[in-house]
Amino acid sequence: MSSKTILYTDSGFHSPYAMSAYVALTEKGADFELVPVDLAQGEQRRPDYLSQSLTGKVPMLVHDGFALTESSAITEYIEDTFPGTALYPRDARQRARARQIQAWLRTDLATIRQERSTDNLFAKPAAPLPALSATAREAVGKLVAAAEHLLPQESLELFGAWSIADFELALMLNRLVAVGDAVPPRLADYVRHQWGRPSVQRWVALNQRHAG
Ligand SMILES: N[C@@H](CCC(=O)N[C@@H](CS)C(=O)NCC(=O)O)C(=O)O
Repeated sequence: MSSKTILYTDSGFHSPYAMSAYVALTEKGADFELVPVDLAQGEQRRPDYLSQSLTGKVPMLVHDGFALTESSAITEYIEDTFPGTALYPRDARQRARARQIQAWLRTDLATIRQERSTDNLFAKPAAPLPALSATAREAVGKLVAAAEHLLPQESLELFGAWSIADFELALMLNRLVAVGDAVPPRLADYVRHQWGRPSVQRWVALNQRHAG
C-alpha cells in the first residue's frame, strides 16, 4: 500500500520544532510533501488547519490521514512507523534519557529561546546582540552543566550513535555558539558536528532558499 506523508512547517523555516520533525523524516529517508504555513498571515488559525491540528501550531504531520501535532510526539510516531535510521536509542534507559532531554528543552530555558532566537542560526544578526540577562546566564549555566554531564568525553554523540536528542541539544547550544557566546570548546565542537549533519543542512538550505 502506498502511503502519503505531509509535513506542515513554518514558511520561513525558522521553527526549531518543525525542524526537528523535518530532520526526523529526512533521517528515515521518507518520501514526504512539505507544506509551508504562513504564520504571519495566521494560516495556522484557519478552520481547516485548526480542525486537523487541534493546536493551531506547526509542525503538523499528516500520515495516511492521521494528523498529529507536538514535535516530540511526531518524532516518536515517526520512529514507530517508518523504517530507516533510528531516531532514539534502543536501550530503555537511554531512550528515556533522550525523551527527558526533548521534554526539558521544550519546557525550560525560555530566556535562552527569547534572547537568542533561532533566526541567528541561519543568518548573522544585523547588529551585535545585547549581552545575556542574568536570568538567561543562569539558564545557560544549567544548559552547559547538563550538556557536559550528558555528553561522554571524546564523543560527538550522546548515546554512542546519533539520536534526535543530539540534534535538539545541539540546536539549543547553537543559539549561543552561533552568536559567539562562550561555551566550553568540546560543546562547541559537538554543535558544529551535529549542525553539519546532512538532514540538518537540508533544512538550512530550505531556510536560505526562502531568505533568497
Ligand atoms: N510544543 C510545540 C510548539 C510548537 C510551536 O510553538 N510552534 C510555533 C512555531 S515555532 C507556532 O506554530 N506558532 C504559531 C502560533 O502560535 O500561532 C511543539 O513542540 O511542536
